[in-house]
Amino acid sequence: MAEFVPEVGAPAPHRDVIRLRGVRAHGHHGVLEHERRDGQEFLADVALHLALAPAARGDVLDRTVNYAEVAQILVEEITGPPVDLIETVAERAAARILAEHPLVRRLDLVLHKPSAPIPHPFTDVAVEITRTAPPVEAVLALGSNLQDRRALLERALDLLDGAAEVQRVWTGPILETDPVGGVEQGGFLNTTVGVRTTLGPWELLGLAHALERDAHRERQVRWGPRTLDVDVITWGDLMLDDPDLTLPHPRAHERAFVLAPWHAVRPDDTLVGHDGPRPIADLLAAAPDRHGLHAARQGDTD
Ligand code: PH2
Ligand code: MG
Ligand code: MG
Repeated sequence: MAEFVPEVGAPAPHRDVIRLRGVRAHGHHGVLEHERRDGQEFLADVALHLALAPAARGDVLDRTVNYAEVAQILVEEITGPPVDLIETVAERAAARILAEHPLVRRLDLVLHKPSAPIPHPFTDVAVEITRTAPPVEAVLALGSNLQDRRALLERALDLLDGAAEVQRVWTGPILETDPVGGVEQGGFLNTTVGVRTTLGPWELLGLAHALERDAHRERQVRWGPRTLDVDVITWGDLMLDDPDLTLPHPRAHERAFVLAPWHAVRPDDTLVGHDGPRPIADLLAAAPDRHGLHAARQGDTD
């Protein structure tokens, strides 16, 4: 997975494009009475900008955008309640595509009205708009229980700040935590951070893995000791059940070592879930490991 972001701090990964052209439907938009009454043909072209490598690597539709669903939105907006302007139709369609397909980071949309009432010979009239999705708020959890734990966490945070397309917006306190999960091992230092990012979820995971590689993380025992673990906890409100990435993180809701640093700086936040958002305050109050947390002393290492 790390291939998506080869180096920490490397330039933003190239964004790829899905082009869908000439989606055609009969609509009743226009200023003139006969346009409203009889309708006419409208055509839409759209360019969807998103990272396509994750889908290609696994040959997995859920890692990209189903262009049939985008065509459906375009047809619904063309055939929907009549408005005066093709500008309005284009704007509505663009807003829906971005809202319903969060993996799309930018889109270019052209809406044609080739039979518009223009009293001269012409081949086409169209509006073309470009709209960009706002950065997504994501949460990352960091942990270390080998070597100089504090230095490893602080280096990871520095590298995160240097990474393209990621801006750290809040940082939880570093806590000393008892190991969770049954493996006999030393205590952890943990923290949780909030970022705003234009990276997609697999790109953010690639960045997390790049940070772990920088710390020479060796994957030996599951849940065993590690120099650095960086987990993607949430990426916006996206819920994802993918072989490489489950969102929200499948155990975050029951782990005080993730929730406590988060709650310390964002006490009113919620965690998305299949039964709706849950306050992290409630989750923390019920987390089995909530009594195994201690403020980490400055200068604590291993
Ligand atoms: N990470 C684990 C397993 N157990 N325990 C604590 N206290 N902190 C961790 O970060 C941690 C853990 C697997 O990622
Ligand atoms: Mg982990
Ligand atoms: Mg991990």
